[in-house]
Amino acid sequence: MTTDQVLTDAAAGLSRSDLEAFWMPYTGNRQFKDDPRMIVAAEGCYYTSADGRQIFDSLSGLFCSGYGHNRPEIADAVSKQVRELDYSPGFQFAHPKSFELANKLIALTPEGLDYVFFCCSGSDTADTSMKMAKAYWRLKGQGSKTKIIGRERGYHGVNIGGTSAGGIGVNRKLYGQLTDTDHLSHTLLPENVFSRGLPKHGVELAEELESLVALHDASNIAAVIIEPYSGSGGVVLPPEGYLQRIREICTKHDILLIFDEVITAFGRTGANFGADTFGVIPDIMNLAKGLTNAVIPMGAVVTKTDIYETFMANGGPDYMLEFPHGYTYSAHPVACAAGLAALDVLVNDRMAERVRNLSPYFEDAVHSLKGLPHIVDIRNFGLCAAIQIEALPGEPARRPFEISMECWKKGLYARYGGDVIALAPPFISEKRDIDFMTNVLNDVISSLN
Ligand code: PXG
Ligand code: PLP
Repeated sequence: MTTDQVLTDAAAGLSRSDLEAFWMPYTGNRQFKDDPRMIVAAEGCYYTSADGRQIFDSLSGLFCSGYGHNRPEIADAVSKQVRELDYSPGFQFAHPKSFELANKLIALTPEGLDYVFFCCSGSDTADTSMKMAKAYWRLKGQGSKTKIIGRERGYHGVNIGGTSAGGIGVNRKLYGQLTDTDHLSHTLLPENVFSRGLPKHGVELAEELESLVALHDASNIAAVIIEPYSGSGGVVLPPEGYLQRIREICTKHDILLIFDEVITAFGRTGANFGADTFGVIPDIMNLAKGLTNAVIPMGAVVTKTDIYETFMANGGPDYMLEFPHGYTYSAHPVACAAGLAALDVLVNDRMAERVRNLSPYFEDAVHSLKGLPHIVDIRNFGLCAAIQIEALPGEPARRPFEISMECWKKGLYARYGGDVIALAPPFISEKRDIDFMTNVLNDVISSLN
């Protein structure tokens, strides 16, 4: 067989040259195009590969398809909507489902988070929330409050604001100075390795926010943006009490607290929102991914009433817009239809409860891998875990990459990023699916060089 024929089997009839034009996102393009891993269908917790194999989806896509693939309720709502109203302008005109979805969402969000601004992705929510925070302070006569505080290892998408507030070095280093940000330390501590659930040590790291306030002065800081727990940064969990302390310091200094709940919302932590799980209410909450179960791209920024009212009170004549911001596809009708159906699935199928019920089994399963070669940490919360792999000198991502490639051959999609394999299976996974995932990881990591 020629190389091209081999490629053709794995690549759904596409030859090597057919793969050239698409510049793939967050991908080693050269390696992928020589060894394509093509997905052609999905149902429930499984993908079908181009060569006809069933592949367990151990990351719910990219942390986004928690309710499982091809949910008929969502697919039907989308196809009906495309035929009924495919698009309508969202600036100065509207369609009813955008209001319905906002109302349905705020019925679920923590008390006080009552206004919804629709975006098209998680990255959009990061930049929208930062612009909102800066504008809010300006409208209140405190225009010097512009700096945004993020965290090392934080991820807030790829737009300019989110890249700047983000704390993953490789995502930032090519772009130089972007917007005005500073960063708290991450909370991964050696004394917390192999923790189950929230780590016990590290609450004192929240005091760094006091140091940053002393350094920059609160009169220059608009907001702190953090994920209740981070996914992309390698499943970094907040030490017990950490988020509460961050909240207290923000309140004390009149700094807005933005929770980036793009991964933690809609069931993943065992409640509808990370804010509920951890008992900390932010001023602004960013949502995406699970909002539509990823069927149609959509994001939402949910704010406290005071923020919305501040914009309204300073908006000038009532026909004038109060917030000069919005996307062509904000509140896209098809995304709204998908969102309405997805929220019904969340509530009717008690997704958060499913996560609470399955997560102890998942926790035991992932921690059963402790002791295999090169595993230096395993951490987990809800249906989310990271297996941290000892780095090869200068190449932290090589072993996780090799693990992922071997898993794919054995019917498991496992996401590698930095020095970890991240796991976040669909909420509808069965115990046998978790067993399959764990067995494949066990086999692959055991035979690692
Ligand atoms: N905030 C958080 C917390 C995220 O996890 C974004 C913002 C950006 O969302 P969009 O929709 O613009 O990608 C994310 C996205 C991974 C992975 O495997 C995680 C994300 C995206 C791609 C891969 O870790 N999270
Ligand atoms: N660039 C141009 C030239 C545009 O006209 C627009 C929107 O009208 C955009 C960018 C922004 O696109 P979107 O609203 O889809 O983010």
